[in-house]
Amino acid sequence: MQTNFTVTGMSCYRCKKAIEKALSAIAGVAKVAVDLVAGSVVVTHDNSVTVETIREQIEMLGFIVAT
Ligand SMILES: [Cu+2]
Repeated sequence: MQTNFTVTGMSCYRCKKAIEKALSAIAGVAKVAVDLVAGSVVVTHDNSVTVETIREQIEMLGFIVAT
C-alpha cells in the first residue's frame, strides 16, 4: 500500500535524506519518495506498518505532518 503525507519544514537535501533514512529503517517499508518542492512524502509499505508509526518517525525528526 501507499500512503501520501504532506510535510512542512523540509527545506533542503539533508531534510530529504533524513526522512528517507528514518522511514526506510522501519520494517515493512519498501520505498520512500520525498518531494521537497511539493512538500510530500510518499511511502510504500506493507500492512504491518501503520500510518501513525510513519507519522511519528517524521515528527521525531522535527517536521510537521499535515495529513
Ligand atoms: Cu534541510
